[in-house]
Amino acid sequence: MMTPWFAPIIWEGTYNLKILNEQFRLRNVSIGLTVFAIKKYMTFLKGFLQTAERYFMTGHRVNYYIFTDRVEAIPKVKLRKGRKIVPLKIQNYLRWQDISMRRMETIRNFSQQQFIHEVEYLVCVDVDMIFRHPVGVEILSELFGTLHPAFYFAERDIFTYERRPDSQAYIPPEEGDFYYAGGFFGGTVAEVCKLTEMCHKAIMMDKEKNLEAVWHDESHLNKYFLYHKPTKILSPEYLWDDNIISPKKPKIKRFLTVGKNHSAIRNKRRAV
Ligand code: 4GW
Ligand code: MN
Repeated sequence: MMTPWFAPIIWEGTYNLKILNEQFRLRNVSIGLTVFAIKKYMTFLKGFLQTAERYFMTGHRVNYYIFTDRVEAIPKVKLRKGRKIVPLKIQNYLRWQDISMRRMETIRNFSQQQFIHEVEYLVCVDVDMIFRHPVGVEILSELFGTLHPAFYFAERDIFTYERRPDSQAYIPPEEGDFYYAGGFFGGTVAEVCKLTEMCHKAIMMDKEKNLEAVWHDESHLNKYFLYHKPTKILSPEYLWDDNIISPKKPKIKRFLTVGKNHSAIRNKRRAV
């Protein structure tokens, strides 16, 4: 429940949401949820937004920052008071690896120009997901990451860190605290700005050498968190995948991947 650097690991039953909600309401805190819906991934957005309205940061101010190549295709979802959709048009990339990795650059750019003036915290997530239980202010902190559901019970030697020393994402075998998921991280806008800036630069340095880290932006995120320790860590309750064969399952699955193992959407698979 606590890392060796005294960051809490957030599991159901470890916090009192009533107290936390009061604290964050007094600060009138506002939260930006960034999500990318490029090309076919637009199909995930409706379920994502509808379930976020029900479960994400209920009672707080929320901006949904939706990055897409087709602003006009953003579904009309009825929002509660204090919440709004902010469509942000971005270019498309041909390779899906670039769509995924360029998220770092995009979040960096918009953090500096826009988000810093509009919200206090950023939560950056995948779109091929739905909320099924509450995700609230208990996750908020300077800098937070999420334990990857396939590795939270695993030993370090099977973590899928980048292992080629030439890559900026390289992590030596005797280092590494956790294996963090690329699909859920965040913090204050200033911290997310630093994170995305560093990850983007690392991705570009690799690109110059014709290298691409084994798990793309996720590999760079893991490298960043090794040397910039998160101040809070989210348990896999916050990013669960029912396809994962796990010896232990969390009591509550708050945010779940939507099945997409059909070639209509894609066919990448992680071997675990
Ligand atoms: C393979 O054909 C593709 S397409 C893999 C990712 C693709 C993709 C990803 C896309 O076409 N459009 C898009 O908006 N994305 C965004 O990148 C979307 O927000 C998605 O959640 C995120 C990461 O991709 P992913 O969810 O497929 O990655 P994993 O399998 O690691 O969850
Ligand atoms: Mn995903």
